[in-house]
Amino acid sequence: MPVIVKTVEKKKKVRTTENQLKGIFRKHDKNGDGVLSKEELKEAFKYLGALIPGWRASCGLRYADANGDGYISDGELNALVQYAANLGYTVE
Ligand SMILES: [Ca+2]
Ligand SMILES: [Ca+2]
Repeated sequence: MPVIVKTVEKKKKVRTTENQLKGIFRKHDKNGDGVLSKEELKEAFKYLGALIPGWRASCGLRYADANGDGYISDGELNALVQYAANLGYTVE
C-alpha cells in the first residue's frame, strides 16, 4: 500500500510542477505577443536557474518549435514544459 500512495503523490507533484512551469513560461512573454522568442525563453530559463540559459533556450526551442518559426506558440508550450520538466527544473 505505501508504494501506491507514493506513486500517486509523485504524479500529483509532477502535474503541479508542469502547470507552474507553464505559468512561468507564459509570464516571460514580455512583449505580450502570445509567443515566446528565444530571448524570452532565455530569461525564463535564467529564472528557473539554468546554468547556461542561452543554450537551454536554443535546445528548448529546437525541441518544442514544431512549425520551425523560431517562436514557441501556446500550442507548442506543452512540449517546452515537457522539456523543462524532463530536465528536472522545479518551482519553489
Ligand atoms: Ca513574446
Ligand atoms: Ca513555433
